[in-house]
Amino acid sequence: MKLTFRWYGDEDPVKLEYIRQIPGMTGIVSAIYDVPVGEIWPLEAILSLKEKIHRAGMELSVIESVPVHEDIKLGLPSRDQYISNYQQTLRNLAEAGVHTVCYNFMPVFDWTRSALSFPLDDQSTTLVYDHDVIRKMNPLNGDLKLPGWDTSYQNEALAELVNQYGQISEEQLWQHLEYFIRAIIPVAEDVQVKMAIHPDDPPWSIFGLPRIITNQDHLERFLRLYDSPYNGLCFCTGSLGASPQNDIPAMLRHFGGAGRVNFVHARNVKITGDKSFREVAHLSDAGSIDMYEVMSALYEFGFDGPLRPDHGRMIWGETGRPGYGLYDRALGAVYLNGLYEGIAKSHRESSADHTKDTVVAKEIG
Ligand code: CS2
Ligand code: MN
Repeated sequence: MKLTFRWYGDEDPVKLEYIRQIPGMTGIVSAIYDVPVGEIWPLEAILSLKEKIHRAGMELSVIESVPVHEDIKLGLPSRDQYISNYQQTLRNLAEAGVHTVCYNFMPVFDWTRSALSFPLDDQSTTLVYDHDVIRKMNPLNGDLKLPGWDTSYQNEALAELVNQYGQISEEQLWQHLEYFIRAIIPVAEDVQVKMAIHPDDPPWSIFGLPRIITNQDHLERFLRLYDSPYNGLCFCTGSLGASPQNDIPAMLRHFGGAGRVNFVHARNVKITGDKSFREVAHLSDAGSIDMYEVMSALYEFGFDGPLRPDHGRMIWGETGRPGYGLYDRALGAVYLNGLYEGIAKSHRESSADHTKDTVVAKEIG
């Protein structure tokens, strides 16, 4: 696996040189943030991002995300132009040497939480989700702005957009996704860009909007839309793991074994009730996901793609973008790396023992 870290560009309070100081860190996950959604990303902009990361001693490993224009998700006639722009962006990324691209297909809102700085027992703060609170929230009144949301919409435009989805069923959203995938993946194959869809977070419908990338059956259905290693998953343990029905290590073994995991987000969540959870430290003991099993699964299927610690808590007085501080994500990276080293070495030792046994057996025989 290749250890990576998300960086939000020059605006990010977490500097590239700090990221570089995390042991084992070699790759950056980033994006071009000033091109409007749906427009082509200019090659020069990608090259200059890549160059900046190079100068800091790392490489641009993954783009997260090339956002999918809402007209594509809504299946409007204008989607064809946006799809052709998306194809060109993929070609430009490949030309600049980027070969993994993450995206999601969530209508209007990206990841969603009911509170951004909930205090845990140790006084660190974290992101939490409580469905009862979300149900009473009106996303249109501007009260709630999450770091992952596109804030370029004015309230009226947002209301209209949410309204447009009123007529879209889950099945229709699947059709629109299929249309997109069938157009995008042949280009991705051609230029060898591995596409990685991010699961819906949380993995259920919110604000009455359909969400479909949520569980094992749906991931299966998604992969069948186009059978190619270039049509793969960003396996986000925290997003999928918010639902107790998702057995994370089993799903990872299943999809990874089939060669369809192109990118991994490692994050732990603690399920606190029905459709409620809080984000916690990466450590297995802290949450509902067994990170040892997650890393073992990656080792077993020989994952050689990028992995990043996903969100972290805010610790040691750090302020900044909720979920995306330096310290807790750095601790997460070091922990995950440590687990992986332990797993890899114990496997090597036991297979060395095994070889020794067979040599002895042969000699005896
Ligand atoms: C989030 C998302 O869970 C996550 O990784 O931070 O913003 C994620 O980057 C997007 O949904 C991917 O398209
Ligand atoms: Mn994620």
